[in-house]
Amino acid sequence: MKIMNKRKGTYVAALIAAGALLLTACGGETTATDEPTSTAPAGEFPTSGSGVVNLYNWTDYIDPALLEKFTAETGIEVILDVFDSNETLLAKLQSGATGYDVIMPSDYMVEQMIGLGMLQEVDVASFPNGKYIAPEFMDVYFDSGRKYTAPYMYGTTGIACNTKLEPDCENIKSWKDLFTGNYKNVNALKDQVEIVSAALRATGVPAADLCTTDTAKYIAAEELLAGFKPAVIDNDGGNERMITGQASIRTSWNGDTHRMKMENPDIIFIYPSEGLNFWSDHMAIPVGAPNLDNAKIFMNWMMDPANMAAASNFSGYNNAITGTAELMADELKNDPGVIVPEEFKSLLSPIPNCGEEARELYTQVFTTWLDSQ
Ligand code: N2P
Repeated sequence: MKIMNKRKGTYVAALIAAGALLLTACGGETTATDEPTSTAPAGEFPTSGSGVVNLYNWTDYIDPALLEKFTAETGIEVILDVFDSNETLLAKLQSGATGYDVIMPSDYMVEQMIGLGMLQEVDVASFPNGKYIAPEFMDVYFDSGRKYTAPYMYGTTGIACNTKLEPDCENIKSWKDLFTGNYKNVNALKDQVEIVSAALRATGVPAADLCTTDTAKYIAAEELLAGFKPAVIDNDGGNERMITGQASIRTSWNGDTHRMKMENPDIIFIYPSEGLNFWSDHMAIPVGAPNLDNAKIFMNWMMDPANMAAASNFSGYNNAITGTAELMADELKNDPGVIVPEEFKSLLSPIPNCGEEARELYTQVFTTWLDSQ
């Protein structure tokens, strides 16, 4: 199997140069429902309808009030189900789950899903609000020309640390410091791409080589991780534990860290010196979606700058829709964990988009680590 290593430096560079803000186990089954009826004349893009849209999203990633606003404006009810990682999302769909109309994979998972024939090509760029997609997010490697996906949030993954509870926060400058520091009350993300890529970086693998198939590199990462014993490894619930002080350090997405900081100002976001992953999440329609029109209406509605800005203000992340910056909360725009300071910009590289062979190595290292806890 040939390794597809498609990290695109220009994708991150364009965002940064443009001064852009840098920017859980599955719930119950959804049920597909009423046949939606669009009110638009033939040939026009519908902006309202009836029935439901079944949204499968990351946990705590969209404001329930925004979903209510969508229903009030379009007549379509949203049924929300949540997942905790790209791998959970993929496994759920591959296990035969149907009934979802809109899903939210990250960039590298979009490419995998398109390759597997799992997404519907609906020419998102041609939607009325497709014009708001930021130019640097239009010809992305995973969906050039936006045939399948509409952008949602983007962000990065580093370390959240509570300076009051952990006096050593200022000395945690790298992934290696975290993994070897034997810190107490540490939590970690349950995300194999994030954890294993951080361990590879910490053992000296450069960003350009994070999809290596050299097993020796993975053995070194595994050995490093063997000493890293977080008290909790999960993707949901970590914000609350950091806010309340139950946890004092966490590997963390920057937007979630922003939300922690709003509640607990002792928390800081650390940019690890070996580098960190830049990722973006996207709305897509799975093949077989029962409410196709409603899915398109939802994606189009979300690309309205006012709605996307509201999504950013809730989630703590920046987004790839133009015209949202002026509608975003000042505390978000002024957060150095969200707007990447100049000195840290070169540390960001796209989250690794590895081929099957490297993905299997990631899975092996990750499960070995989980099993050893
Ligand atoms: C959910 C944020 C998830 C974003 N709290 C990770 N891509």
